[in-house]
Amino acid sequence: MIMTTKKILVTCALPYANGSLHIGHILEHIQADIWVRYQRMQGHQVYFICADDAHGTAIMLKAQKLNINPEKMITQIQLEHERDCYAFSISYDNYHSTHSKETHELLNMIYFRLKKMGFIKCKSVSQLYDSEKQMFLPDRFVKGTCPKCTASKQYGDNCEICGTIYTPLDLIHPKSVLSNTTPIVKQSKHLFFDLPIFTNMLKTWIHSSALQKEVINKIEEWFKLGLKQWNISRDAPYFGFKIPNTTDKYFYVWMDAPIGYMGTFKNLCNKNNNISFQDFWHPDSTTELYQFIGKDIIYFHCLFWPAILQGSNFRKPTNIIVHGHVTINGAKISKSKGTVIHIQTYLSHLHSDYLRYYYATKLSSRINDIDLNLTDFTNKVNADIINKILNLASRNAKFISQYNNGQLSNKLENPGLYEKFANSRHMIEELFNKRDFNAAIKKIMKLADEANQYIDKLAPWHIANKNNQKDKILSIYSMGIQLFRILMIYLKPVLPKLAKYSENFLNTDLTWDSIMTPLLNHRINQFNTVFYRINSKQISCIKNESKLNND
Ligand code: NOT
Ligand code: ZN
Repeated sequence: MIMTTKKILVTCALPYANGSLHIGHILEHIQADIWVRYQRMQGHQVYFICADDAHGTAIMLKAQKLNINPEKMITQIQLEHERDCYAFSISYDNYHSTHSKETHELLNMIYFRLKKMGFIKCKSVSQLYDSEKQMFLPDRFVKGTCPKCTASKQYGDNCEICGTIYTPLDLIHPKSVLSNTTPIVKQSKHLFFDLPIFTNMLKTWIHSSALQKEVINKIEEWFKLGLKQWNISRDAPYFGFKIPNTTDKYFYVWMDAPIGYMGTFKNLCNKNNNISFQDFWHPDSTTELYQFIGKDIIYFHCLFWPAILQGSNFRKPTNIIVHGHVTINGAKISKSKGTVIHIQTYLSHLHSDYLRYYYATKLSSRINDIDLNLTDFTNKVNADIINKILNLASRNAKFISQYNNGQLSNKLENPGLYEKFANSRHMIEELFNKRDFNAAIKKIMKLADEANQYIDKLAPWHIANKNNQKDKILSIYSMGIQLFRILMIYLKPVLPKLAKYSENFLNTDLTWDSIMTPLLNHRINQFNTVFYRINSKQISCIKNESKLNND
């Protein structure tokens, strides 16, 4: 089979540089990383990037509250985010920041191109202004009574009770969240991106890319409502990039955030001369661009972003891949409600591969929410990783180490079974490719059951270890190791640390190409226990950070 090597750029949404990552955030990085590792195993050339989203009012105010300058805060937080992603084996080629020279230059270039094409309009708008704090108030910094259902304490963008979408000016009795004073209405000139002009292009694009059905449905609802001009400017004080030829206007964080994808890639190209920026961003690029995001930011990525790229003569994404949100024991993750488990808390008690595994058992190409049920998590990891996979290695390795100096048999005890395991790769490949990781894992675990049943049935421990029987026993145990190896190749994108350990144990690299070739007459190393069952104490420890209910 001739395989063409694809050139692929993959991104995750950029985490805001104003707080620590929790185990809900890491879902997306894990999802993308599994897919990236799988594509790399197929021989494709993949660049995988992310960055911190470093601008906006929330970041400015958080730095003020901490009494440090925002630059210092975003630098510290970026380091923390990089450390957390690294700890979860997220294999980024570059992790950068939107507060960068590259993003700034690209942003200005794109802005001038859009302006030249007539896609930027200037309009005067009425906005709520906090006279005490002397600043215009973003939607989420105003609370008041819903104009539709009169529920109190609703944010300025939409009502959490009746779901109505409105502007802060529509709120009854608005109050500034910052000073608790009543804001005044003030006029300000703003710059708008002419999104409606791209409606037809976007309608074609959403059907030509492989967007998930649920995502297309959502976008079609927005088309029905009609696309609106998009305000890309914000008044000072603001932490961000200044709009050229203005004195007190900044680019809205959502304008420079997606350009941060390009800036981060540019930064990677600057570090590595072999990668061409043009190759990936030219409007006729034949490379592929996949962007993983959460379902709350579809509008930005599937409407604004492709329109901006089109308007400034760059390529559009090949696909935007959307996932649902994580709940823990059924509860929405919320810092204020105390239902959160941060990455560092998790990692001080549990192995990163375990959460990667659990999420993989839940992830599909759908966008429904994913519940991290801590009892189910414990049971699945213990039953699958420990009892099925690792036990398969340990129960078979002992005899080989003890009686044959680690040397595997020179023949396959059951070639038909080996072939069955190896041939399963076609289906597993398809499932990984489609990001139906849950189905891939199910298939792999079914094979793991079969491998264990095979050993149970032949029960080599019951065969007397006499001279004429040693070969027989050895070839059964070796067969167990052959099957373990295939399973670990399949699991390698999901469990990178366990795969690394298995590569040392098996004394070979786990590669997709080698699935068909068994390890005959090959020397393996001793199997030591380095991965342990999850116990209830560890679960209590991670739960301690939060006020989570039991299941
Ligand atoms: N910081 C944003 C968030 O929701 C994601 C920005 C992604 C980049 O966490 N931008 N675009 N488009
Ligand atoms: Zn309401």
